[in-house]
Amino acid sequence: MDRRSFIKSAGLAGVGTAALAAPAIAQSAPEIKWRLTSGFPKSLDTIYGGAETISKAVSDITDGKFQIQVFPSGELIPTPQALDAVQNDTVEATHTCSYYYVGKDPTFAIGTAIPFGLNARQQNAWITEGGGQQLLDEFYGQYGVVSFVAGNTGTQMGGWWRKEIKSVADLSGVKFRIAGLGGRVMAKLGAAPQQIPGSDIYPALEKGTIDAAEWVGPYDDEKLGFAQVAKYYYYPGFWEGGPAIHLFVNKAKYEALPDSYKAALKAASALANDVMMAKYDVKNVTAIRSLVGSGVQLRRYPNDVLEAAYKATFELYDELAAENANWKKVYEPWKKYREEAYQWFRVAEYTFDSFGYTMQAKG
Ligand code: PYR
Repeated sequence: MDRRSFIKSAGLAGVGTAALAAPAIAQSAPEIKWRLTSGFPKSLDTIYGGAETISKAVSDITDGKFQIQVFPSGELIPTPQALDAVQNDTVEATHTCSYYYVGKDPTFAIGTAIPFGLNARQQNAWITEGGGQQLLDEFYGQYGVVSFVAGNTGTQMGGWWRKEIKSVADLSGVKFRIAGLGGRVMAKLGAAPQQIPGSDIYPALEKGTIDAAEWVGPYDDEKLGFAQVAKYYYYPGFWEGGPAIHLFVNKAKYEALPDSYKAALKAASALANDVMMAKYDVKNVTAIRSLVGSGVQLRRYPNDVLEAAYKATFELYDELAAENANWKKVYEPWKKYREEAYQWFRVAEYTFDSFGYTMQAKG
């Protein structure tokens, strides 16, 4: 074969290969457009921003082929209906708190946070490396969704009150907006828990439909304006030591994705998980100073409230374990991890933190 005919046949072979390969390449990188409903208001670049981080990263990783359009809570779907909307494939995904769905099954709370549970590091560790992901996916699978950890707020504040809470008796009859299983604990202490999506809390508190409210922490709470209508700001949010935010995806839609797009969703969620926590850890530092500077009164929940809540919490968990097989299956290994993690974290981490903070406070 001379050089010309070699080039010619190589060229032809090249055309043939390209013609054969093109459909395979198109198939492995199809153009896909999804809609995601966020559980959060658009004004919060922290928690709402998590979905935007996912959307951008997925697009970047797939050269723009896989697009996820993000909608704020309520624009397409109200937060309380978002899980059903994903299950029914009205939208492909939601970025939200699993514990908004405790009305379906209290087990949903474990994926986010349960009272006196894990801090952000521990919750993350339990889910990603401690067996939690598999347990949660078996549970979430009953609702036709798959989950990715995709954010955390860190330990939250305990809410905005118009009056001081000096003992458990002061909780009696108070209409308190609180998310997840914290509401069940507060009810055991006499309060009247209310479940309200983030964007509707301020108007409810302002109008007096509710008496008190918790959301997340200084940065978000300052943006939502709670300080204008309630001046006592309590801590800690003992029902939210380190709440994980999840990306939920319709299972059938997820399974139909090319493997590389599945990997993109996983990587993008992990990125959102890191970015959200870091944002809170920077923005809360300045927001707490600004709130206190504007006259907000910081208060620690009194010990009798914390102790009564602790007791009520573990009674509730035992009741749930006796009546709900899903709860028992996820909670028992979770509790074992919690017990062991507490033993470890109180050695180095806690000593380091508490000694440093005490010395700094002494000046
Ligand atoms: C809440 O709904 O309370 C959150 O912490 C996001």
